[in-house]
Amino acid sequence: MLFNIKKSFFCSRTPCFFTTFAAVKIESIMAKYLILLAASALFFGCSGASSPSQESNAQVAENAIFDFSADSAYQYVVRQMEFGPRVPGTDAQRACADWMSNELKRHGAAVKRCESTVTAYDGTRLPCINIVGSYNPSAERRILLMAHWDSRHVADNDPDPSKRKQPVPAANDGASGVAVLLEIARQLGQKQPSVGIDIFLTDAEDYGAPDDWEGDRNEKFWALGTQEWCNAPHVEGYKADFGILLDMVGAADATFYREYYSDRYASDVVNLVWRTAAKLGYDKLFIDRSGAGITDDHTFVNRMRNIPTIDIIDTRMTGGGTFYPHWHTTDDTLDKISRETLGKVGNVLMNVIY
Ligand code: 1BN
Ligand code: ZN
Repeated sequence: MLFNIKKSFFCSRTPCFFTTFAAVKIESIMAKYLILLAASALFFGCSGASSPSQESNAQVAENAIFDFSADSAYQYVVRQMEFGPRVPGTDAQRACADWMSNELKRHGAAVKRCESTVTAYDGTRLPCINIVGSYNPSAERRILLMAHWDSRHVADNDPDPSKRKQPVPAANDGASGVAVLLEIARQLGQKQPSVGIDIFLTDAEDYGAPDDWEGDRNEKFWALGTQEWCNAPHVEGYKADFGILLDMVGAADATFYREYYSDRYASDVVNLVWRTAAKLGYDKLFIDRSGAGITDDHTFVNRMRNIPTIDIIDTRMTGGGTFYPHWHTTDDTLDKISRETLGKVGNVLMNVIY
């Protein structure tokens, strides 16, 4: 069983990254989380540990003790899409922000809504609404879970040039990650974790300079909401043990490779997540190979707040493009979203949290 696998790893050595966790009682839920963390660098190396050949992935999946609902996550995508593109400065932005805040509150989170104004690549001043829902706000050991909720203002990658000024519907590039996190919030509301969890829904991630922009194309114009938060987090001096960002986690044919900056800043966390996925039988989705380096919300959290944070993001090794094929097009619509993919990503995260 997953728990026994984790426990047997715990009996051996503890990697230094997680050493401070070792004193916690073994039978607590916290201990399960810690055991999994401790196992991250040694997953197949400890005496007495089951290996995938001793215990099938199907058995492990059966023994998962969580109830992440792929249907519910899918409905959370549907609901976001009903607002229309959630572009900063639109009515859809405000309405969706209200709904997400209420949804987190309804599921027992302490919610902080941080509103500010940010400056885009072209000088446009944009209203930015970051939302953080916290569980166990006083717990010292914390995991930061992130997803951007805004829709890109222009579909600059659309195959049809006449559509490139339209906003992106953002079913996958936005709504999918939020949907998984809201479903996790629903689960956390039913079963309080021992660790602290902060669900950070970031705004204005996707307002970077369009392809045809001839001015400054600096990466600092991406992840504007996250940079605001890094400069003034929802809690002064905020710290988490690690962070996980979800971006484009809903496509039927998704593939998640080990994103370059994630490995550079937080390889222990990448190991933990990819090995958890493998134990659940999801090794075709979470592919244990190096992928592209992507400037995303996690890049700034790593650099500006020193929180080791990874990006679970759909990148492709076939078909010519780096990303999900409908990335930044008007075809990033609900029909591209798969309950199965949402469910697998949610299950992995639940097994990391509990
Ligand atoms: C991810 C999804 N990103 C945007 N939408 C980050 C990104 C920024 C990817 C710049 C490529 C270039
Ligand atoms: Zn995007």
